[in-house]
Amino acid sequence: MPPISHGFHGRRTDAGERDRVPPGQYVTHDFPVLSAGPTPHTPLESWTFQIRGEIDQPKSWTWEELTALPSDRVTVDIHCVTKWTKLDTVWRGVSLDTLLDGVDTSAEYVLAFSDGGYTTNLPLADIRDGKAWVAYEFGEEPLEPEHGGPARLLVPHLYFWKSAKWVRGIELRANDEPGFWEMYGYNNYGDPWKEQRYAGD
Ligand SMILES: Nc1nc2c(c(=O)[nH]1)N[C@H]1C(S)=C(S)[C@@H](COP(=O)(O)O)O[C@H]1N2
Ligand SMILES: [Mo]
Repeated sequence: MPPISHGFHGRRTDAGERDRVPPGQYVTHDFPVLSAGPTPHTPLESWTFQIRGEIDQPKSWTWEELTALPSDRVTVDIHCVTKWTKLDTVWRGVSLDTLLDGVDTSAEYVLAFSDGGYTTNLPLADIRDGKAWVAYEFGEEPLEPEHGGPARLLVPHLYFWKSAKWVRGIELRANDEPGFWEMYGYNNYGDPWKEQRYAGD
């Protein structure tokens, strides 16, 4: 019998992993739930995803239409402003590039909106070019309601509050308008690598 068990030290964070953890963050293997209100339960029959605002013809997809679009399987690291980072999370969703394909707009900002009234604002450029998805699967399973199911925004390069759960669409805007947490003093942009947690960071 070896005198030392190697089983009780948790998973070691190797150097490669450490490089993927932004400043002030720690790695968790759980998936904490952070919701500012109750979990909405919109029936899929009445669910739509909309693009509205600065667009000639608003666009809308039913659940069936959205999930019939080409989707991506993405493996990404996610970073919550409350300091947890979760590495290698696996999602499936429709790229915003697919949804914005052919959309002609002068807008430079978007306000994502969700069932329950949550909103979050982002530059339009931050949801283009393979940076954002409307995600409906997590870990090969339908996305659980607590984590934003049936679908949530996934914008992994920004703090996770930008990844609106229960997302129902985006509003294309000429001017930037703070969303829910941004109004309560969170940073307007939220780059985890620059530790942009709160206004003024
Ligand atoms: N609609 C909605 N989306 C939301 C939130 C929320 O309260 N409501 N919380 C945000 C915050 S602060 C974080 S960290 C993540 C948490 O996602 P999770 O509960 O799946 O971990 O969702 C973000 N999206
Ligand atoms: Mo968060």
